[in-house]
Amino acid sequence: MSKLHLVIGNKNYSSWSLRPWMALTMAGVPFRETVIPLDTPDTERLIAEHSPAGRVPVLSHGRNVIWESLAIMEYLAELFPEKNFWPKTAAARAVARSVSNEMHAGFGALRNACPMNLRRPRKAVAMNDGVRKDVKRIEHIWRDCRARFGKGGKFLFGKFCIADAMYAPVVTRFDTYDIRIAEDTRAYMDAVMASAAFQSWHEAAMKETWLVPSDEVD
Ligand SMILES: N[C@@H](CCC(=O)N[C@@H](CS)C(=O)NCC(=O)O)C(=O)O
Repeated sequence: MSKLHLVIGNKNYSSWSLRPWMALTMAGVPFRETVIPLDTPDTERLIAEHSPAGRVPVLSHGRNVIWESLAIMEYLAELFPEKNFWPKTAAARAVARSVSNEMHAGFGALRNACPMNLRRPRKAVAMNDGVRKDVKRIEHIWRDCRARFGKGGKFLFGKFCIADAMYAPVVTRFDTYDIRIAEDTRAYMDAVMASAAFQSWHEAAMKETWLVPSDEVD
C-alpha cells in the first residue's frame, strides 16, 4: 500500500491540520508529515506544491490527493475500516457525523475570537454573545454525546473517533482562553489533552519559532 503523506501548517496555530493528524496518530496509522509555516512569503507557493485548494491539511496517498480535514478523515475511515475512525453503530455514527459537520461548518464566533495558539499563556478574553452561544452549544454537544454514546471510554463516543479529532482544537481554545466551562467539559478536555498524540503535537508546537501575528490575541 502506498504511504500516506500529510501536509500540515504550523502546529502552534493550524487547527485544521491538528484534526487529521490527531486521527491518524490516535489510530496508530504510520504516515509522513511535512510542516509548512503559515503566513510567510513562501506559504502560498509551498502549499500549492501539494494542495489544489491552496490550504492545509492535505493528504497524498499514491496518486490520490485529498484535501479538507473532514474529507481526509473520511478517506482514512474507508482505507482502514478495522481502525474504527467512526463509531461502530449506525446511530452513534450518524450523530458523530452530525457533530463533526456542525464543527466543520460552524462556530465562527469562537474561532474568530479565540484562534488556536498553543503557546499563548492561559488568559481569559472578553467574550461576545456569539462566542458565549458557541461555547454553550459545544458543551451541550459534548455532554449529550458522552451521555448517550460515551460509556466505553473517555471520549465523545467512548473510543477516540473523528468527532473527537474535529473538536480537539476547540479543547485547546477553551483551555488557552480560560473559558468558564462545567466540570464534565473539563474532564473531557483533560482526556483529549492527556493523550500521547496531543502531547506530542503540543511539544512540537512549543519548539516552533514562527509567528502568525493575526492569530496572536492579547
Ligand atoms: N476547510 C478547510 C480549512 C483549511 C484551512 O483553512 N487551513 C488553513 C490553515 S489552518 C490554511 O491552509 N491557510 C493557508 C493560508 O491561508 O495561506 C479544512 O477543513 O481543511
